[in-house]
Amino acid sequence: MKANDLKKIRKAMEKCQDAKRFEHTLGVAYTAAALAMRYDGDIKNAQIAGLLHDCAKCLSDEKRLSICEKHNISMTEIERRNPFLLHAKVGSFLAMEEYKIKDPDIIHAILNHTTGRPGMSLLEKIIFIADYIEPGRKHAPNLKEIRKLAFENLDAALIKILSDTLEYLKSTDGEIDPMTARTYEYYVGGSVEDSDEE
Ligand code: DGI
Ligand code: FE
Ligand code: FE
Repeated sequence: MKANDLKKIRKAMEKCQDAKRFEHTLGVAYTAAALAMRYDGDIKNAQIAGLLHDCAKCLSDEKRLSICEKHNISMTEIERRNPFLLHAKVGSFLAMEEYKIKDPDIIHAILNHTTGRPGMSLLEKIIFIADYIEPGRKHAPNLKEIRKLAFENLDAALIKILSDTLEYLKSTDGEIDPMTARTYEYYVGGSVEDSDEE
């Protein structure tokens, strides 16, 4: 597959994802494009990362675990116990291997789209936020407010999403990945201005 070919990537996602997931994928891609317009990001990279962010979501847990084992991709204990978390890591691997994406920023945006990380790039933030606010999402609390906030203050939206996600995980006894907690602490601590990589 030719790198950076939006149409081909879209068709590939249509083939490998169920209809509902594919709708979500398209929603993330155009929401990411809109955020890139608002914040002077690269629109095409936002579309590519949006289309590919969940490319490993429709694999079974077994398949995700076996891809990691086969290719020596390291797994944390929490990822072994919650293999759905691996869809981000396996997705970034498939983006490189199968979809021939070379841009490290796109790869990182896929890799970090579920937990975030301290010091995210603009594209990483855009994908993380677009994933949460795309029009097909219906169940998260405060969605209306966060959707508006995303176009006013990107970091404030990021913090709100992280805090709502941590609340949700606590209320459902979901195991918190230390990276999700660290990302929240980093951004709420205000080290936003000088430490972020662009
Ligand atoms: O793949 P999507 O459903 O589009 O979105 P996603 O990759 O952001 O995954 C969303 C889910 O991930 C949501 O139910 C919250 C969950 N999540 C985020 N951080 C953590 C987490 N789940 C666990 N167990 N631990 C985390 O730290
Ligand atoms: Fe995801
Ligand atoms: Fe997603």
